[in-house]
Amino acid sequence: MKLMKKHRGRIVIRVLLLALAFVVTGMLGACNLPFGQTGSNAKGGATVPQTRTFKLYVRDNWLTMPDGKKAYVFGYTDNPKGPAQLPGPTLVVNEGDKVNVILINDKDPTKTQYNTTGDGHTIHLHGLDLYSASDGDPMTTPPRDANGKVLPYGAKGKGVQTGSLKQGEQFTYSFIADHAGTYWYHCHQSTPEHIQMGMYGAIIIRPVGQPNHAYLNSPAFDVDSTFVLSDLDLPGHNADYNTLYKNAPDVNWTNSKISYALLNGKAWPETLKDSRSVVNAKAGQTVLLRLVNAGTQVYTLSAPGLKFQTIGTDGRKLSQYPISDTISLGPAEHNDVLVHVDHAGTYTLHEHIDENVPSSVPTPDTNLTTITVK
Ligand SMILES: [Cu+2]
Repeated sequence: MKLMKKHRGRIVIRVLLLALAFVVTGMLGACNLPFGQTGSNAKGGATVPQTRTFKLYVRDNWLTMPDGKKAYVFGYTDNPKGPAQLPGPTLVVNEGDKVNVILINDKDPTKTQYNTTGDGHTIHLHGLDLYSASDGDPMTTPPRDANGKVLPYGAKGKGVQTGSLKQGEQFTYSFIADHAGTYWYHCHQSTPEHIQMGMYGAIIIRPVGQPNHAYLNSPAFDVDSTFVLSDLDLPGHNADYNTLYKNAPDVNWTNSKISYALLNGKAWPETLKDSRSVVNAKAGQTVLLRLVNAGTQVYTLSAPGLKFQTIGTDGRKLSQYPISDTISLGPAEHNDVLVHVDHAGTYTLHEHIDENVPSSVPTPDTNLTTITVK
């Protein structure tokens, strides 16, 4: 009996704590402060919105390209002890979730003896439906006090209110994920340089209660693949390293030329070794390709033998779903495309604009990856 009483007492305390938590989180929502600090990547099909919090750091890395050449990059990672990830971590949430993305600039790779303040960084949440206070444009965020100190999301800043997050600063971007679809994020400081150097990643918002749909009541899929497309200017990357670490002149990014086309941060044929970038399906299934173009050129994709059905563009479901042999994706576009695979075989996804996949690297037929159907 004593045990039962004790147990009942604990339940009462837990219920009271839960009620208090609801009141506090409600108040936080009302005064536009960041939401609670729980959650991580969402699984599909949830029906109750949650709070999801992601922490991103900025690090650098040296990539080894398929021809053995090395490329200096910097970008986001969710592991403060690891190198930059290319692309940055994919952030997966459900429609209705409250999302906090915390950028912690604790070890800015652009802060060197020749660039003593560092460039600073932001997270621009591209294509999402946001208050400008979470936009990640250094013209609008973060708010700062009269001394330039970063204030929390939603605070009314005084004095200097602009500028990216410098070494030692952090900021929480908060938003409600109110439209399903595929989106992306990137740095908005020295944008052409910082995106080219690797500061980008995908954001996926899943519809409520429909784990196999990209949008509420859009056609269902069986296989879900996120393809972040980009490109890499090798001389530019290594000249940028020399600017930062050897006091070389600034890089003129308007002269940028593509050395490698990248799919999820890798060039063909390395893409075939990355489980994120190869598609395996069974005949009769439907594959969802969540396409993001984080690169500088238009991608014109085809996979001979297969057709594409575009169901959503830039985070909005289409009213009709057009079918095509090629998909064109301009810089910064983010579209959801279904591929209905009826026949067994290995299909090659490739790029139709030759100069986007230079012949100077071992990239036969401008290939990106394969879709294998059994
Ligand atoms: Cu940056």
